[in-house]
Amino acid sequence: MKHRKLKWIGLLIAVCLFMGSVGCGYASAAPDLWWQKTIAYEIYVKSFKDSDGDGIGDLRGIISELDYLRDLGVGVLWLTPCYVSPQADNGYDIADYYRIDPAYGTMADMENLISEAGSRGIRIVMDLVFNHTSNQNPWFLESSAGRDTDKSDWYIWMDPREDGSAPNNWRSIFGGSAWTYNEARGQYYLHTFLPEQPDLNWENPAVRQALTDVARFWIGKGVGGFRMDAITYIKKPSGFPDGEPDAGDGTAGIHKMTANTDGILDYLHAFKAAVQPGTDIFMVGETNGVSPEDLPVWIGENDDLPDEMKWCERRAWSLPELKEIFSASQQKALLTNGWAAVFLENHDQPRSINHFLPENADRAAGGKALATLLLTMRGTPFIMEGEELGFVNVAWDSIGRYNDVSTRNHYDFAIREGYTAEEALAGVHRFARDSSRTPMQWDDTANAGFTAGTPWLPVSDDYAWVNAASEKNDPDSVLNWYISLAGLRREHPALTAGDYTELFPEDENIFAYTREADGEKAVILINFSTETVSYDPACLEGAELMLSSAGESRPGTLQPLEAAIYLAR
Ligand code: TEU
Repeated sequence: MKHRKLKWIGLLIAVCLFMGSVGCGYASAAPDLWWQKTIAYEIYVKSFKDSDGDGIGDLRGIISELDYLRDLGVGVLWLTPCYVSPQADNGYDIADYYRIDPAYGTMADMENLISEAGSRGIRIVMDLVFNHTSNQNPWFLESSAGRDTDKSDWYIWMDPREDGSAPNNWRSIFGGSAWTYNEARGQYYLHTFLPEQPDLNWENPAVRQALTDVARFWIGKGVGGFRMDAITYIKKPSGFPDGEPDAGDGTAGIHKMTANTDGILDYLHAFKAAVQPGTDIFMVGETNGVSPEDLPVWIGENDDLPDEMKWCERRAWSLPELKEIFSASQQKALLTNGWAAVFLENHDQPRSINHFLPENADRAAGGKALATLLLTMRGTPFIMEGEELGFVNVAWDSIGRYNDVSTRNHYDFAIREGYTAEEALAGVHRFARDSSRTPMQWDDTANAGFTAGTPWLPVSDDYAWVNAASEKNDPDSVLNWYISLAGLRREHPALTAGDYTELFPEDENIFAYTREADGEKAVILINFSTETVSYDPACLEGAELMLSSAGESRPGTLQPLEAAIYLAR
């Protein structure tokens, strides 16, 4: 049965925040900490650059491209998890937090990467997956062996209901029950994601201590910070109550039951107090489920995602809605003196050009329009690998070509709920996480220069003309637009620290705002439509054009997808 009620709100928005310096979610008054003045770049390690021909990106590959990243202007590299892992969820299932997976290299390679990046002014940020581990982690192997082991309550174990079924009706984020039965204990364990990703029991102080030790170990290696994966799920509601069913099978999405449970900040404050003092590291949390009402303790936007049916149902959304969400988080960040991570893409989302722009949008013009938004907001921007080249979604013709377990599970769920294969595949084309995970396109040689072997995931077909080498040589490329914006951001503190004021909030096509600091005012105007549009040029009084993606810009008019930045001093 189809659940037409369920809808996809069609907006990807910053559900990420800095767990910065003064209290969780806050930064100091003057945003002048190193991580507030820089730009971050997400490296999907498996897909960035392969140095040894096994088809899998690795740490040495990253080292070989550090000059490219420095020239782009980034100062932080967030690496997706590269610890030892059986790869049930591409590394988000960690079997050993203290070792690098041999597929990616060695600890010596990691140390080398930290130091080579450091010599180029770039810090490495590790992904800490602390909501869960792999089911192959020795902690879980011990915990699941019986009820009387030392680690017996390191995970969340519950007895079956009287009829032997799972303790409650929670559905995991990747589909299926959130509980899996274990024979040895005669109990179920909880997993927010795959059965191969059992949730840790944060109630247990020994678990919290073990995780603190992991963070301290990596600080000792010289990392610049951490990205805290799925961090809003670490605290579960007491009593583990059934949820209101929201699918045909009577299950309730676990997200709504466990995200941002009261008391979670006690854990996070304690964690921060245990690892941060005396360091200059930052922590950025993936904070799904944090709502505006949660301010001032969190900063973010409500991520009202109906997880499963987003593949097939999509509510029409308008630019004013998107603007409202951005503006609200910009204002809140300012009012609460907080600091946000700003992003349009990551490895869990489709490419932003497809997601935010009309279907007929020119790829390069669209990439520049979105880059302008990303790099002129208050906060630290996060660029997803390939975004700086204007990557778009892949649309493979069969679900079999997709690697991501969540994509495949969502496809199956849609079929079970009564959608046709064609409808389900159309959803995959729009939302598959694989689209942001295809190999990086370095040049127009075989496999886009990503690997000398067979890539673990196919390279997108457009690599002959969308690649780093050709964009470097093209002054009008998306890549060079990013480089110009990064330069502008370095030169004009108004663009990093400045106040934010939205202009023309009702306009259906133009996203416009000012950024002001120290007597400098930048006016940013972005045309999200593929039509020429006009606006009241009074907002430009006294300002000069700094950059326009259309080359020239006429005050009062924007070309299709044009982004223009004016500056008044
Ligand atoms: O994602 C957490 C998360 O909540 C996901 O549901 C996300 O919203 C979803 O992937 C969208 O399709 C993190 C990681 O970013 C993700 O890659 C991992 O698969 C997940 O945790 C489990 O560790």
